[in-house]
Amino acid sequence: MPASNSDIAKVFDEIADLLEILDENAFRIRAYRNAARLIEGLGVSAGQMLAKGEDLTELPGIGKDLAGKIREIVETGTCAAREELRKKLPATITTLLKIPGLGPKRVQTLYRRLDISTPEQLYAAVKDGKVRELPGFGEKTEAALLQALGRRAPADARFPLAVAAQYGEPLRAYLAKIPGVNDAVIAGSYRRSRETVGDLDLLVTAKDSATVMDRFCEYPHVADVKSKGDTRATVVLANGLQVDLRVVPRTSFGAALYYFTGSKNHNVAVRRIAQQRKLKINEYGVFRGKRRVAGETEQSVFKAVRLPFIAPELRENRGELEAAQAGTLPTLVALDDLRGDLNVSPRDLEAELETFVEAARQRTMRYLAITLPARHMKPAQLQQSLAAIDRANEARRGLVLLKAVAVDIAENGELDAGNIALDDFDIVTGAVNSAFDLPRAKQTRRVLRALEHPRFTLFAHPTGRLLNRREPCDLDVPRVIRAARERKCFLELNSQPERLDLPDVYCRVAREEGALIAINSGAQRAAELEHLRYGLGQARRGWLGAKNVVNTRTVADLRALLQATRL
Ligand code: DGT
Ligand code: CA
Ligand code: CA
Repeated sequence: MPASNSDIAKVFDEIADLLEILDENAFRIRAYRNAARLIEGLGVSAGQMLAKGEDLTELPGIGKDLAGKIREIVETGTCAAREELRKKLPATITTLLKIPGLGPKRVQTLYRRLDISTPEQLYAAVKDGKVRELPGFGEKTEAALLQALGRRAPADARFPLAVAAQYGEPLRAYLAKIPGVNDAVIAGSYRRSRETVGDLDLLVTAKDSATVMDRFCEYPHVADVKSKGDTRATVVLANGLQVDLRVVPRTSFGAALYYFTGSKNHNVAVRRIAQQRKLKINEYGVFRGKRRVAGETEQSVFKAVRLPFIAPELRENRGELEAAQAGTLPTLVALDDLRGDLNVSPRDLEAELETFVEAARQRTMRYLAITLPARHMKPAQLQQSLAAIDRANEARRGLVLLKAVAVDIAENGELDAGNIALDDFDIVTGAVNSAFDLPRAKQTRRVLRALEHPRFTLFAHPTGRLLNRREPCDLDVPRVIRAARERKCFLELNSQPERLDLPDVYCRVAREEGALIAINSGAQRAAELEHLRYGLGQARRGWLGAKNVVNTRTVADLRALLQATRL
């Protein structure tokens, strides 16, 4: 295959990029760029022109040198000049130029000083705080880069659960509609509600697996079919998400669902328990010798190995099997248990309050705490918002609106409330919104000090992490949890898909310590109340029951608990 016009243009663009990073002559660089655009826009193939013996130097801007290079690329598929440049710089370095905020100068600095030549290396360096120290960079540039790189998602990034849902649920529905399909479920880490998933594991029962395989691979968002067999296939969607599909007969559905829900560690431990009972358990069923004793439903599998049903969120081999055998599994909090949300902040309060009220009522909620970013509001604006909440409460239709105020926790642990009267609010929501990278002792002292404030109520998104974008603060979370418990304050489990903060392992600590968690949506738009399901997933993974969650309480009980937070 002779090189196409776009192949030629790519080579010229790469040469221009490399020359730019090397800070070479601007005219030379422009000549390559112009040539790339010209060749790209030619109505005929440069290769055919050459084959017909046409003289390329007659094209505008193409001299002998460039014409020779075009011939070289057409004939050999490569170009010695580019290879020479690649010896000076790694080939991947040009990908850095595509990142918003990075020009040739900065790319050169990154390479010279930190040996960075890929977006992944850059991401790691930014996260290590090395980039801000470079000449020509700073904290602002660093933040912009982090954002740009977050959108790109580094190659090894896992997908946030909500993103996986956005792509997985329509695919599941598509499979469920194929004639002959009975069940179509997403198993794996998705079903266990892990905060991120590596890939999706779809499980389908159908008589005719061949049709399912074909339709799966034809799904419009499939970018690449990695493998396709009789009953299993793996594809990659256009956004990079990998999806495994397994088709099983109906009689094995329960066993397969159990197996592919995992986790692997849980499965291994269950298999050991089954062995003690002289049973064999795999994705086809539970067997005693050659005889199959269970497998059609998940329940039948549990029953066969004499265990109570264990919720998928608990299946991590973190003590759930011991608890199951001892009969001490927790009754996990459910979506219906949530009677309210202690942190919603409509962007335009007066315009959107009604929409929020309606959405909350549809979810049979009893209260909503409207959180005002008071420090960013003028006093008149603030009074107006408080009055709007009062009016909505007078109209009273089974939903109580509480007043909350968001305050930043300053680096010294003071509440940065300006001249706001905190007594005007039912809830004071404190959060770390700056200086995320303080050393552990300082960060912990900062938060503990904030908790001492006599009006402090709720510690919002405690670790400050943003999935794939910002690491959690270095904070002694168990200590903060104990302090919150003693102070009778609440810790938030923020359900925003990129936060899911407090993380599951700390929810478990909160449960053991007896601290109360508020599962909040953090919604800025009413539709975002939907996000509560992701927060709920984390809570369940952290073994929380309704009694551990403050917003499962009645309004009266909540008011009493709020009163108790006041010193
Ligand atoms: P992920 O995709 O990294 O978020 O995590 P999972 O748990 O979805 O893992 P994945 O997709 O590799 O496999 C899905 C399930 O299949 C896994 O949770 C348990 C089961 N599984 C996979 N490989 C093995 C294995 O070697 N042994 C056992 N017992 N189960 C396995
Ligand atoms: Ca998976
Ligand atoms: Ca998988």
